[in-house]
Amino acid sequence: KKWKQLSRLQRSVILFLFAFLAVCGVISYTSMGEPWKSLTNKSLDDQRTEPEIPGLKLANPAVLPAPQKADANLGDDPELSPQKPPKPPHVRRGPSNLHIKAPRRDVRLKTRQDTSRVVEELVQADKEEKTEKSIISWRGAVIEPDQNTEPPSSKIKESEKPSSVEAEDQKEPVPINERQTAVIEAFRHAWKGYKDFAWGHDELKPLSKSYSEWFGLGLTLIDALDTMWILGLKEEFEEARKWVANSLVFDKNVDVNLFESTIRILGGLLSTYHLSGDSLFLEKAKDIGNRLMPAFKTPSKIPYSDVNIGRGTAHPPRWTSDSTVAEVTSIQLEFRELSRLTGDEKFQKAVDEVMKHVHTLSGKNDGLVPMFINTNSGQFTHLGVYTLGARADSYYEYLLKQWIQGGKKENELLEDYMRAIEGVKKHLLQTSQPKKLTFVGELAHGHFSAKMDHLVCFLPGTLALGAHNGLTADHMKLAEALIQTCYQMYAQVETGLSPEIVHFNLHAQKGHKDVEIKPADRHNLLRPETVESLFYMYRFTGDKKYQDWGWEILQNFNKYTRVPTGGYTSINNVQNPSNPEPRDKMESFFLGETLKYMFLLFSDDIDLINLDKYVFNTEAHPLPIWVPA
Ligand code: DMJ
Repeated sequence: KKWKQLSRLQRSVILFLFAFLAVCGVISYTSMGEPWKSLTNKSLDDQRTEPEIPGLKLANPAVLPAPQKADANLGDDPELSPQKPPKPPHVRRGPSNLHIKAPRRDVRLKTRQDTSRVVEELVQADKEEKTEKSIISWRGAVIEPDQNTEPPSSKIKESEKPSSVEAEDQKEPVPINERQTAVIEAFRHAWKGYKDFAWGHDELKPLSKSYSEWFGLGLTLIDALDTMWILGLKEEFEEARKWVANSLVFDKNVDVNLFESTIRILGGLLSTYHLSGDSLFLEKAKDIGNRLMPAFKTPSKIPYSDVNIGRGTAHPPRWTSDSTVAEVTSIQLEFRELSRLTGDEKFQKAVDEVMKHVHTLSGKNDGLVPMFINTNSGQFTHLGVYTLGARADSYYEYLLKQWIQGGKKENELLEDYMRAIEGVKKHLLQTSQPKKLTFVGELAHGHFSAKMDHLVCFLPGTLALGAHNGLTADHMKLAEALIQTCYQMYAQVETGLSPEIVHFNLHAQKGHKDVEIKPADRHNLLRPETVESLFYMYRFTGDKKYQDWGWEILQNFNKYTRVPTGGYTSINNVQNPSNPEPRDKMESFFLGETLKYMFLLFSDDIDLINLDKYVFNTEAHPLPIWVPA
């Protein structure tokens, strides 16, 4: 009745309004439906899909992602820029008992009803991931799950998170045996001397109860950081960490040797960062790394030997414009790793350039290099003298170790290494009398000298490491012969400690041993090379004789070099057991290398610095091996 009473105009308006509302209803239904569909079937699924990085295995890889190639043409794509590398999938690192688990991201959302369950799972997974990211384990390794995945600043924040250990990821710790306990005791004794009389200084002078300064950077303390970590000396480590945090300052008007500060300070900080996951050490590593860079500003790009880390200037030694070949070719592991961690390619670029240049140089003798290189011309100087000892030694070591670090892809390094070992066999190997010991002598302008530095005893370990990494078994045979010789350099001497240099007898003479020692060479500086090689030989063969030889050496260090009030000292005369003539100096490498290798030699736990995951720099600081191809 009322409808009929309305005018035509009023009826039209009402009908129009109904029609309008009906259309709006349809539209709003449709626009609600699509987002649901996309949320359930696409968006969340996508969020859970792992980004794919070609060549990176998810399943428990032993190693870390390789850095961007310094010279790679990355264009302008920010995703590919070395400063901001792409985020790889979560990978496991460190000893298998301490692996970090990958976050659970495989859940698929099927229906709307699943939504809340899945959201809960995601929140839970995120929580777990955060916990996992901050795992720090004592005396193993870990750990910075996101290394090389974020720009430096956010990476630092990540590793500053508080740490915790996930119980289910731990396997039973391998108990420490008696010999390892003896190493810990020796370390504590050495540390006591350093702490009481030389705290924060470079080296302990244990007899005069004072210290000596080389760079004024707490060299012994930094060199010893990762040893304390590996030996499980938590209190000592924490105390030393405080010193690094509060007192280690690189902004100093001081000249440092590029090589020594790289292998001891940069190497020590980088490895401690890897073992502890503590970003303090990475920050300090970046600081010293940047301050060392002026050394590369030379006409030839072959670095100067010395850098003033406060002023940012560099120079060669006063008497020459030459640098030592071993020094300029044994800083690569450290600077390459610094590039990988920071995303800043300049470090790697500088040291790679040196290696590429040396690769092409003439003046080699079947892969053997002279001892000096000129920073102006870039050419070798003092041609014709070849040794595996001082000034050339770690060139050979770092050829192999860089190849391993980079995932065995850099063929030039391997070529140079293989050629050099052939050169050693051809020109430098000889056999002594009467025991027929195989030794590595020297060649000077075509004349062979039966002289061998203790430093050469790094070689058996390096050869064994190469053989372990797939190089010819022949290298292992040579390693076995040479480590026997290095042991005899201790065993044939009155104190049971090796001199700095020996001369081998090439001809049998009545009453003569294989090893002759000149008065100027009979000192012992507590050097590590033989113990280092014993460690590799034991790891790869399991032959207990290597442990026994190391044990003898430790006992002789205790007998002739231990200072009752704390510390160990170098000695002047290994041939006089009644007076070995203490020199009043404990070198930083005694704590950084010698005692560390002793501890590892006596261990049966191959995960205590697993050699498929870490490569030691020439100062015994373990750095991670990058992801293989
Ligand atoms: C250490 O600084 C390093 O091992 C270097 O390669 C050689 N010299 C000492 C130890 O002898």
